[in-house]
Amino acid sequence: MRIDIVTIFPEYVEPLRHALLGKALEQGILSVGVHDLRAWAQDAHKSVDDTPCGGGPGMVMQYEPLARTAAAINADGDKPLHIYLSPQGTTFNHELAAELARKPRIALWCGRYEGLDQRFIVEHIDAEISIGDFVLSGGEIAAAIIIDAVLRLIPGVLGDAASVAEDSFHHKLLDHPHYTRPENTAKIRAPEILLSGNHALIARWRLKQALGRTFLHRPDILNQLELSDAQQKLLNEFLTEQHLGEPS
Ligand code: 9D3
Repeated sequence: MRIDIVTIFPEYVEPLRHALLGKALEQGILSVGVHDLRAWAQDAHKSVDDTPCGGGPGMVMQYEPLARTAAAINADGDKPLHIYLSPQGTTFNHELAAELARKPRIALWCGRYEGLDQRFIVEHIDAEISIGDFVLSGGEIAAAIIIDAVLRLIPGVLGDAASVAEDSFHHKLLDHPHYTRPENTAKIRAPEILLSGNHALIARWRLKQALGRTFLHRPDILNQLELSDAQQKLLNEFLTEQHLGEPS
């Protein structure tokens, strides 16, 4: 996969060379191009923004430096899927990450100020993505998050265990709690079942905890799933044990 990142802060992207991205680069699974938008500015001051048409606060990133950058990217190999990171985009999630992981090349456009001139979006942008309902100062951190989530889905980047597990039921739930040695800490002993060595009972306990946590913390996820009778029974058991009654 190739990823192009367009930004006025190319140095923000450098920390990505560690961890996942570094590993993918070393393995030759990934190549990255960082494009400094200012390199395509027209004037001596390297300005890439101007005041909004119609007035109001803030600045807007100008069409011309953006269009020149897009032309340079498109001329250098196969045309990527151009993605603008913006609060107006569709919210990023696992399905979108999986879709992007299958693309041979993506370009991530990081906005600053109030965003990109709409004419550039109309002419060049294929998809607009937000990472959630909160306000960031720009798209660079959003790009880092998307790159992390996408790369770990590419076979070979993590080792394959994670991708193989992807479609099974329990991976749609929140995780169960985890414990490690020692068996006793100052006040709390690890759950007896986890110390029993009975793997069938342990798997049952973990699924019960995962169902219970998802019910309590993410009812939106649970409502999307069709629980089997056995799974419903486990969830009821969890709620009874937690003195929470049974769902109606
Ligand atoms: C304070 C400016 N806002 C006026 C109501 C609009 C605004 C413009 C630009 C808000 C945020 C931004 C910068 N945000 C991003 O570049 C961004 C973002 C985000 O803010 N939230 C969630 N996902 C993303 S992806 C890119």
